[in-house]
Order: sequence, then C-alpha cells, then structure tokens
Amino acid sequence: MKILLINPPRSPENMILASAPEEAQYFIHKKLIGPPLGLLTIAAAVKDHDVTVFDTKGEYDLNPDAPPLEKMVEDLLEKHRPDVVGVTTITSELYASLDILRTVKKFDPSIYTVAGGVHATLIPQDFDDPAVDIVCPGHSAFVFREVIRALETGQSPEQVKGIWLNNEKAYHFTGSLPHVYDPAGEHFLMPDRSHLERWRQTYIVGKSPGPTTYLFSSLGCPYSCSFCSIWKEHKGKYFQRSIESLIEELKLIDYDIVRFADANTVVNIGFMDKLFDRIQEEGIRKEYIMDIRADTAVNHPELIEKLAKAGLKVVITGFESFRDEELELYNKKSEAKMIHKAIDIFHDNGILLRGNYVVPPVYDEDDFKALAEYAHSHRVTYAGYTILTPMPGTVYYRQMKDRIIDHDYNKYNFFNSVMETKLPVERFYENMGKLWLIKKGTDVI
Ligand code: B12
Repeated sequence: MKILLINPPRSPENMILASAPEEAQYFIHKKLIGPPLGLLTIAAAVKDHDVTVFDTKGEYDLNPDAPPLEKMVEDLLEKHRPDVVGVTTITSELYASLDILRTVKKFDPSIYTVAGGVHATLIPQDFDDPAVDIVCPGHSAFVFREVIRALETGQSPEQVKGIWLNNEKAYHFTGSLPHVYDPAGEHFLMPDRSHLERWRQTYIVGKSPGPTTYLFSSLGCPYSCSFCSIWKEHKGKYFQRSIESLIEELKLIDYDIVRFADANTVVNIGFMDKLFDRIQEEGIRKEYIMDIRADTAVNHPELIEKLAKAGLKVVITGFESFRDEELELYNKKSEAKMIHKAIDIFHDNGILLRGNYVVPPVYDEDDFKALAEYAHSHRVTYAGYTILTPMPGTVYYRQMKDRIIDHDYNKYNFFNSVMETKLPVERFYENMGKLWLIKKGTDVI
C-alpha cells in the first residue's frame, strides 16, 4: 500500500504576537518546530509498505513562499498517488487537518483518509466529517497497522477494534480494543528520522548551532493539572520506556541536540539517574532539553547537577503562577516558593531555564503588575507567558464550558483568549505582549 502521512501546518491565530511591542515579537513562538514524533511512530508500524511522511510545518519554514495548503496537498497527491492518507492533530490544528483530508477526497474519493493524534483521542466526535473515513484514537500505531492490513486484503475495517469509522453505518466506534498496548514498552516502535531529512535544517530553534530532534522517555503524566490534556489523553496512565531502549535510540540519533518530549521528563528519580550513568558509560555526548518541574529540581538538586554535567542544557518548567491559590486551583501540586529555589538550582548548574507562566483571562491591571514584578525579580533565561485556555477534554474545559465565548479551535493554542477578559480585550493583549520582554536571555527557544 502507498501511505502518505501529513503533519498539518500550525494555526495562524496568535493574538499575543499580533498585539506585542515590536521588541517582544522576536521572543514569541512563531516557529517552535520539532519533528512529528507521532507520525514517525505510525510510519514505523507500517514500514513494510511504501510510506512517505510530509511535514508541512517544516515545508513552510523551509520555503515561506510554498503554495497554499490545498495546492501543496494536491501536488503531494499527484506525486505519490497514495492509497491511504493519514494526518495527526492537536486541537489548534484540527481545521487544517480536516482541510487536508477534504483536499484528498476531492482529488480522489477512493483514497482512504485516517486521522489520529491528541485531538482525535480526546474528542473523536469532532471528526464526524465526510472527508474522514477512519479515526484512530490513542497510541494507535498497531491499530493503524491492522487497518492497513484490512484495507490491503480487501476486508472491511469494521473488524478492526478501537477505531471510529465513517461508512454506510454513519460515524461509529467499532468497540473496545481486545489487547492492552504498552506504547513505551513491549509495543514501542523505533522512529526512523530519515523520513524528515528534507526539513532537518528547519528543526533549528533560535540561534542554536544545529537542529534538534525529539524522543520520548515516557508517555502520559502522573500529575493531573486541571488545564492539561496529557493525563486525560492517557486516562491517567503513565508509561515509561526502558533504559536500554533509550540508549539504543540515542545511539541511532544523528542529531547533537535531543529534546525529551515528555510531559515531565523526571518522574522516576532512580530511572533518570541510571539512564544518565548508562549515557556516560556509552560515551554518548549530546545536549539535552527536558521538561522538569520546579519541585522536582528543589527536591533532587544532586540529580540536576548530574544531568547538567552529562549534557542537560535547557530545562522547560511550567511555573504557571506565582500565587499559591492559583496553583491550587490548577491542581498543580506545587508551591510558588519552589520557583525561586528551582531557578537557583538550574542557574547554578549553568542550565538555560525557560519558565512558563499561564495568565487567566480574569487578570486585571493589578494582577498583571504583580506578575510582572514577580517575573522581574525571578528572571530566567527564557520566559513564556501564555493564556490559560480551556482545552477540550480537560477538567478546566468542563469548569469553564459556559464561559467560553469563542469556539474557533484555531485559537486553542494558548496564544488567544477564548473566554471573556476582565480587562478590555485590547488592553489584556497589550499587557500579555509586554510580559514577553521580562527575561534574562536574548534568544528564543
Ligand atoms: C513535541 C511537541 C510539540 C512539537 C510538535 C512537532 C510536530 N508534530 O510538528 C512542537 C514543539 C512544534 C509543538 C508545538 C506546539 N504544541 Co506541542 N507538544 C509536543 C509534546 C511535548 C510531545 C508530543 C509527542 O511527540 N508525543 C509523542 C508521540 C509518540 O505521541 P503523539 O504525537 O500523541 O502520537 C501518538 C498518538 O497520538 C497517535 N497518533 C498521532 N498522530 C497520528 C496519526 C495517525 C494517522 C494515527 C493512526 C495515529 C496517530 O499515535 C502516535 C504514536 O503512538 C506534547 C506534550 C506531550 N508530552 O505529549 C505537546 C502538545 C501535543 N503540544 C501542545 C500544544 C498546545 C502545542 C502548541 C499549540 C503550543 C504553543 N502554544 O505554541 C504548539 C503548536 C504548533 C506550533 N506552534 O508549531 C499540546 C496539545 C494540546 C491539545 N489538546 O491540543 C500538548 C499536549 C502539550 C500540552 N501540555 O498541552 N509541540
């Protein structure tokens, strides 16, 4: 079978960027590109077939004058003549993904269209669209393989459990999976990064000397922050890779910078400690980027020191708020006082820290002032200030459901307020944009 897997373009909606002072704009994500690890995993599941992975984000970064999405997809279809086209989706990229599949169906209705990814897992009902034949929720690489097997042998995908099907029976679920998959353990599939060679140079972040690739050491999250969809997506489960599987992948990776694409890279302290012993033993030398919670750093400074010596260069920490009552509201299970202690630990170890704050739409002038003062006195190398957004499928979405005024998913990327702001909306964004100037460093990640 000929299979074409497409990473959709990012959403163009970014009110923070649009309202920010010119000198702040450089620091606000416009690119933030990394490889589509999910699609590489899917590609690995069907590697005996003729598989093409196409990264439209990389393509637009490589060539800003590349044709509009519809034409780009038509050209791809002409070139590859696929039997199956798959897309991956996060919430803010749902419409772009559907547009891709609509173009496919217009080009040739007999091509099977398949959607997967975070949004397909959280809200599969949103894919009830004539352009979508099959939706594979969850870490569905093996399920996708079953789908391809059914299509290849001329059988109905109806017999494949765990998928949503759009056929003569209307949009429906085929029933629970008969097996439990462990996508980080027994069912881990090694991604083949050579699919992405064309866009390699676009995976350079800021002034970084070379491109970054991603790997995951875990899937899911043991925490349950109210605004986060990761634990919901994984039904509260947490899956950890084995140390030797990570060593094998690190040895295969021909990139010097590796970002751990985990919700939280350091959950199991003993695991990380051993992993980095093995990295040293194997003589693997790379720079690493990880997501580490402030409280984890404060409780395990010796581990941070060890990781820093072995190549940990950048840490991303969700500070979320400088107020305990807000942290409690978000169910963050950490205290504001951890922030300054964590900043000291990371900076003392020469780590470039990115601290992210989330700003609720109810902030008034005094709240913005208080946050700005706090962020000034707790400056980090890179800082991010985004808007608390009720992502569909989260606890926060359930809490805020009746207060949402904008249901345009393109705006669900933390850069737009989809709820009413307490301040006049222009003033809210003006304040948001200015915050991005509060940081230590002069680069962007
Ligand atoms: C890596 C990453 C990125 C990369 C994405 C690279 C790419 N795809 O182009 C970068 C850095 C570019 C990125 C950006 C953003 N991201 Co991001 N990102 C992640 C992260 C850290 C890991 C994702 C990952 O690789 N997982 C591992 C792979 C193996 O899992 P997977 O992608 O889910 O794929 C599996 C299944 O979903 C399924 N599957 C996936 N696709 C398909 C397709 C088919 C056909 C099938 C059958 C199955 C299938 O099978 C796969 C294999 O098991 C997650 C957080 C997390 N830890 O999960 C956030 C996350 C996905 N990102 C998120 C967001 C919001 C964003 C941004 C909007 C943030 C921002 N404000 O800028 C931007 C948007 C894009 C942009 N501006 O360019 C949210 C999405 C929330 C939501 N409900 O939509 C997450 C969950 C973070 C969070 N805490 O909220 N991100």
